Amino acid sequence: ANPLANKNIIVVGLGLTGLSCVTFLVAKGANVSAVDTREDLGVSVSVPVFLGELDSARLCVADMLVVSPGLSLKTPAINAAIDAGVQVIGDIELFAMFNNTPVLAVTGSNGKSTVATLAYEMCLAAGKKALLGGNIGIPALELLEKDADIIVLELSSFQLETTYTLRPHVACMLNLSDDHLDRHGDMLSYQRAKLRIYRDARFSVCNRDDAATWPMTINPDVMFGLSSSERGLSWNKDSAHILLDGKYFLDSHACMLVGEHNMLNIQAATAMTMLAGIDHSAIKRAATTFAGLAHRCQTVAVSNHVRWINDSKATNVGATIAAIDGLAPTCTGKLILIAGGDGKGADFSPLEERFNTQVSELITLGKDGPKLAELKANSHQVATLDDAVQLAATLAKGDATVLLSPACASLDMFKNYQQRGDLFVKAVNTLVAKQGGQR
Ligand code: UMA
Ligand code: ADP
Repeated sequence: ANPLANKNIIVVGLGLTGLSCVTFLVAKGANVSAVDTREDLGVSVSVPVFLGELDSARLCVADMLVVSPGLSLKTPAINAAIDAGVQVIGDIELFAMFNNTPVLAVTGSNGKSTVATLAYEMCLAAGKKALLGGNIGIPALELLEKDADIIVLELSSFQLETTYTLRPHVACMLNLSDDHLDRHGDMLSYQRAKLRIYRDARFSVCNRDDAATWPMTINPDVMFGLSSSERGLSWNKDSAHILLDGKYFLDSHACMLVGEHNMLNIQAATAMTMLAGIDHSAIKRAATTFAGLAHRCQTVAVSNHVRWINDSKATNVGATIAAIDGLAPTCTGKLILIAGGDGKGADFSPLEERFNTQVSELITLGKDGPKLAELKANSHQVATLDDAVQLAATLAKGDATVLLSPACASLDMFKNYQQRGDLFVKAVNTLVAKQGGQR
């Protein structure tokens, strides 16, 4: 039975997600229209579209709303529709209604894309037909019609908020730190949204050292963490080995990913794929050959004894802390940090101690640059990323590492974190070329 046929369904928001929902719902024979709060979308859509302020009268008479992750359920018109008894779901719930392939689902404040991609690579290494999508950028609905043994989904708190029946084969929440508080209001509701990943999961994986990731109503099947344990995955700092049930599993020196946060990411992807029946040799092969994703602590140039690192994807405080803690021990000279952007209402104070013990120079920019600058004496405020790179080059006398790790979203100055990272790389390459291309 097709529960969508002839239903009056409104797609709310027409970004990547909304467009994928329109295509899918039309194919399922629903009576589809769409709304978006923006005045101009710049794309044409095959169904009736209503732009501008959301009209609650329109939303309240629909059979169902499919709301995009970029829009809050607290938006008055959406809230009114919920109160009026309209079914409100997101694209992941639509996916769940029609999916029959086992899903490995991962969420968390940081590391989602890395873990999702690594788990996907582990499945591929075992010869499985695997697909990867969700918050990582490929709408889940685009994966539905494809032939697959396994689907890996990266899920955000916004997506989980509107998901009810995903029933993942394996669910994993990696960690919880301050993010998106402008949308969720407080940490508890942000955490609750993320914990929804465990609903009806066949197996669950969580972080032994972060109780906020523990499922509320079920016992986790595998835990991972940096703490020592005879059960699950753990980390021996002295030998730099990843352990499984207290025994040697993998030597981190054989892996291309670096930093303790990435040892957690490898553990999480290992736990998820093990529970999906992927054999250990394939897991280890993928863990050693995976080089990481662009814009995540990526070395872009080494010139004049200065190492330039692009961590533009660090869009919250927790990610920047992981980058500083991971890199500082490897720095022989100064650590120069470029940070700032839209802080999304986060509390920056956990950065203060790092700024004053591990960061030699702080260069800030963007909307919340001034707030960050207050945390360290003699920090430098600049107007553009180009200025930041120029200034960093001047400050970096002798050995230095220059790290772009903003602790903020990019949207106040850039289209997205990729554009911010790309412009940083371009500015660095221009500078390095001027210096004579010594790499
Ligand atoms: N918007 C409006 N009015 C609308 C609808 C959207 O102003 O009516 C704005 C939103 O505020 C947002 C932008 O448009 O700034 C895009 O929102 P969207 O919901 O239309 O987003 P999509 O293009 O569908 O992309 C979404 C995810 N975006 C968000 O959750 C904001 C993408 O994650 C995801 O890759 C994509 O679906 C496919 O699943 C991006 C993201 O930033 C990378 N995610 C957040 C994060 O990772 O921290 C959660
Ligand atoms: P997400 O998809 O959750 O945003 P990514 O894998 O893209 O996560 O990594 C984003 C940033 O978060 C990285 O640049 C890194 O600095 C930081 N990070 C990655 N993994 C972890 C982790 N397990 N714990 C804390 N920070 C992490």
